[in-house]
Amino acid sequence: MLYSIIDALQKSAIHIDSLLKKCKFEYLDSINITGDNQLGVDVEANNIFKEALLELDAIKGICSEEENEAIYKKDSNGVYLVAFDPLDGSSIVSSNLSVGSIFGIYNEEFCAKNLIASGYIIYGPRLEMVVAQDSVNHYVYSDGGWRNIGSLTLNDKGKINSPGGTQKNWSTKHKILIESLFLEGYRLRYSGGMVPDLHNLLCKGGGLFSYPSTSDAPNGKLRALFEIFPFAFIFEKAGGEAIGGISDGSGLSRILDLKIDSIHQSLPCFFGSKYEIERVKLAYK
Ligand code: FDP
Repeated sequence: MLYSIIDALQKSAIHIDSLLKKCKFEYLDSINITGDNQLGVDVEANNIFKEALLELDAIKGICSEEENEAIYKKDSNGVYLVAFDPLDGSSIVSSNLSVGSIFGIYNEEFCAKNLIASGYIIYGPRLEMVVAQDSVNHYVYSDGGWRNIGSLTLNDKGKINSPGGTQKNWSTKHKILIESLFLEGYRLRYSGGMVPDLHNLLCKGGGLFSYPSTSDAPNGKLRALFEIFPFAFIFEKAGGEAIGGISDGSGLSRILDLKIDSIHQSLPCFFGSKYEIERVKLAYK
């Protein structure tokens, strides 16, 4: 049953990849619920995933970053729910940087503890897909088929620092953390696309990606259901960690233990190898 969902996502990926190759990347007059201006290709990618998933018997419902509400199928015997960001990184698509789609597959309820698989598609020089279940499998699309090229695992310590958000709006403790990693020899890698930036960490064996609470956005920018939970699941299955938390003073905790109040809620978040996440915990203590 799960196989039919992965298959539908793979077919959608091929379709979206070909759209991106010929698209003009024009903004529409519409904005989505989060307040982002929508590109024509955001809406098209959303429709592709929506149609492909809703026709599957295994599906109970879906939830998209581009839709206001979750959509539940009437009279469905399906148990699986899929939450997805159909096209992440719209602000860099016009400069021809890599962008992606992110998905999480849930059993019965959209809550982090019910995640059973997650993954992403990366539209770059190659079309690739990463799917995490018990392990994290890396697929590449070539010659009309998807080929598994191995699993992704993180070392206990990496070399890359990918700090998101506007620096002038960072807290002092966050500035100190990021600067201390650079002083330790970490190198800056940040494209502004969550999928390529986190894929880079996963392919290079580790490091830190952060999108903190900032003075202008106390709950960060990235969305729990569509972006953060899927990557938290992937990072844990790859041997790393993911922590975050609502900016209510309760501190940072394991992302997959967090509960959200609304499907479009954002959270400050940190993804990395064990060493870097320990550094975050110390810095934020
Ligand atoms: P975008 O606004 O282009 O959609 O999802 C939001 C996101 O991209 C992520 O892909 C990316 O990691 C982040 O925003 C980048 O935000 P900053 O430019 O504020 O660093």
